[in-house]
Amino acid sequence: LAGKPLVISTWDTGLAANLGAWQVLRKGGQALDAVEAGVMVTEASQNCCVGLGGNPDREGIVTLDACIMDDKFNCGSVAALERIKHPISVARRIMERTPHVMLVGEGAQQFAVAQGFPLEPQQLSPDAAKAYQEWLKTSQYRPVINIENSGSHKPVGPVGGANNHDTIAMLAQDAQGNLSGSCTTSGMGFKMRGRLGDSPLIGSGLFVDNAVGAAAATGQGEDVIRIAGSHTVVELMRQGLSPTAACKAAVERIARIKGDKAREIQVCFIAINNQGQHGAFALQKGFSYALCTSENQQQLVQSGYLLK
Ligand code: SD4
Repeated sequence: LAGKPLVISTWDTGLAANLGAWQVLRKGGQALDAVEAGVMVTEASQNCCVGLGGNPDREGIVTLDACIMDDKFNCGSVAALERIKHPISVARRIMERTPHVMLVGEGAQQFAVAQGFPLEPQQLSPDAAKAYQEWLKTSQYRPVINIENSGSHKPVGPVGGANNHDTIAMLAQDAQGNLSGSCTTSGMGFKMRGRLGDSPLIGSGLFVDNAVGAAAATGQGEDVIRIAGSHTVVELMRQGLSPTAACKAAVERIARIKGDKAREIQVCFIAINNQGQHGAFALQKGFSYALCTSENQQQLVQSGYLLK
């Protein structure tokens, strides 16, 4: 199915990331290259909590997770990676140059260095260092809805500000009609050392089936994992649901499981189908996704949400 290229990505930081992806798509490039180039913009950005500028775990160490999936069920994932600037590119190398899907921790870093990725200094960004000092005063792990990186009851940045999200997930369809997706994160701020969320897990943080569609998640990773969220959204689209309806059904499933506790968390899904339709849905108010269908058509779309 040949179509018009299209890229969507989570939160307001997705606007700049989509432009990065668009540079690939507009030249007739592949969706896989686009979703890598796109989220690299966010990983490299100084004023964003994705990548090495993100908030650390409770021991004060930044650990990064990412995954990537193409139109042929090739996938690569890296988790608990330290001191490497572009985890998404490491995930892609794992996909393309190893017999494995996933590498974690020390072994992942060893592979990255052997592949020529520079080892960056072990140090927190000024914002993260400040946030960590503040967090140490209470040392309470209490993620704030839509401000996942704050990790305590005190928001670190302005609500809805560009620096509040520690994750970006991106989905693209190229001019040939092929789909790919990427997801990269510093994980929930002040998480336990060794904690992994949904973002590096194929099927939870991201899933692509070129014959159907692609989906990705952001928000409370533990609750996305519980229902293998992104895979669920793709399977619902396979049954005929639109991207938005599929995202909504997955969010409703999480809400049923969580009961009263649903009010304490945020989960959000984005999706595109192989017809180039896109959509999203969130548990709580405040989620938006960035949409790009041409150089001059950058747009932030407000997602629908379940809990009024
Ligand atoms: C995680 N899903 O590590 C990520 C967090 C996130 O915006 O999406 N934050 O659980």
